[in-house]
Amino acid sequence: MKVLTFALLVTTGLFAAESAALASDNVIYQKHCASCHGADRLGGSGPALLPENLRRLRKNKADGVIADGRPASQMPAFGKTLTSAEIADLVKLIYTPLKAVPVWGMAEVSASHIEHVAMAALPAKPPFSADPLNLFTVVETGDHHVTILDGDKFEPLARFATRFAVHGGAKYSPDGRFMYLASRDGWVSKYDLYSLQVVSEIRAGINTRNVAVSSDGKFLMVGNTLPHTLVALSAETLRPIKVIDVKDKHGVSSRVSAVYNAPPRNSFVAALRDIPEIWEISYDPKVKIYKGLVHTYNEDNPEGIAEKGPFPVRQIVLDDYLDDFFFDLDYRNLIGAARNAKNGQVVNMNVGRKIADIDLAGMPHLGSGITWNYQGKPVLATPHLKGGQVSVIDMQNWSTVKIIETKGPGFFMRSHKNTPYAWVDVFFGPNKDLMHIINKRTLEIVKTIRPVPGKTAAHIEFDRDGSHAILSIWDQDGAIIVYDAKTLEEVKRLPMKKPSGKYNVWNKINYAAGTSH
Ligand code: DHE
Repeated sequence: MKVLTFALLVTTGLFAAESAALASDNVIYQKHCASCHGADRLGGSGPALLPENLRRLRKNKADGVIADGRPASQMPAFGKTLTSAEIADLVKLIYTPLKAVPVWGMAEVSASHIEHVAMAALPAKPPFSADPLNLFTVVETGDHHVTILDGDKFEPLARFATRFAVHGGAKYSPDGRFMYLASRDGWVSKYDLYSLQVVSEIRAGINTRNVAVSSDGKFLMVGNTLPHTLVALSAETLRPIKVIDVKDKHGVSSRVSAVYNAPPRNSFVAALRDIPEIWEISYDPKVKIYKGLVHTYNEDNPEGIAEKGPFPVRQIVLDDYLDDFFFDLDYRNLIGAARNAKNGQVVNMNVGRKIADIDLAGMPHLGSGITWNYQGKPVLATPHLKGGQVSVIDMQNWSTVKIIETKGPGFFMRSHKNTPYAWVDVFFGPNKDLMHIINKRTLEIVKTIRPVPGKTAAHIEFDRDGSHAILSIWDQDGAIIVYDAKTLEEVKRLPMKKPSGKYNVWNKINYAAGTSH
């Protein structure tokens, strides 16, 4: 019923009328595509057909998808119905940005909410014997599915279809029972890891970056690039609490680059793409923002409290745009790669300004880095997207400890406190099938493996006790491969459809230093 209401809203174009012009003029689009993808290209039962949402589909492959359809989906083949000129016209249309940012406010977000199962109807205990805190979520981007993996035996417990193009890490409730997924299309799904079913869903945006879960488990914060909003949801029901327009004091709006939870601060922190600011959004009921700084609310002296109500925003103004960042171990400093600078920058969250530059020119992917103790000091290590190097940076004085030369640019690096090794992929170029294993004590590559010649080897995640490392073979005919983390020998291989990230419940809820947060 809810899906119908939403599809009707989309297909009748009750919102975003201005942006509809281009698609509504295209007779072929309206005849063959609009019923699933929306009259305004904003999505319906099929994904949104906007350049922002189609980043994973190369433009020169799009005509093939229209002509041949998509296996394991409802996308039919139009090769016999449409001419190649008509298909080329459709490709041009779907890669053309909308003229205006679509309206997707509180009303539209609320109307998209779907409750599949009432929370009260969920069982108190899981029916399986596997350790529920050692489960893995494996995102299979090849056919838009997720596999829930028993992390003790490395056997699948469940597999289900997700929304189109889930991206970024699965997030968990602090007790590890519920898993939250965000799709590039803006859908946030809540999954019960005990009864192994999707509980509820909501479309929080038209194009979404990622979702964060508050430390108290009460709230989710969703960062969007379309429209320019941050959306706070109830973690219990997924119903929206607040839609925050992302704008600077001059009214210039911005896409959100990413939003993360900062546990000791009881806040969410967001990086913005189009304005040089970081936003800190508190969910601590005692915190208020005054003159740009966080204040603990004092009932005896409420004077000068600038912003009241839930989720007050502290806007930290920077010299340069910050596309991505990591935090240090106590969440006091944020380390990011600035877009126009040659170096990275360290922003101290307490004083709200840059305190150091770091040598981090090769723009890492968000959430790629890890930390550990090296010779008694905390270090941060991250591969570079633009070159075959891993930077190891001293987190006390922000100097570079070592640049480790690798066989090509990497996406992800992972480790665990119980292993002496850090694993880093070589995602791009002729050596994409290699994975390096670095000794965290000597900072030397001790082994390089080639699990499947010619196929990309990527993204490691460890099990709860760090005794096994799991690697993805990033291919339609792919696999996950389990390694003994001590001997570095293969233990098991499970076929999967282009598995991207894998997320261990224990490591994620404990904000383990060797994994993404
Ligand atoms: Fe990602 C995480 C942004 C391209 C696979 N990626 C993230 C996160 C962000 C992000 C903000 C953190 C989300 C979180 O966990 O909360 N990604 C971006 C980009 O800006 C970029 C470079 C361009 C874009 O298309 O948006 C990008 N990412 C990719 C890919 O091309 C990858 C390899 C394939 C894909 O699925 O799109 C990819 N991103 C991933 C994965 C994670 C991720 C597997 C989670 C890593 C983790 O261990 O947490």
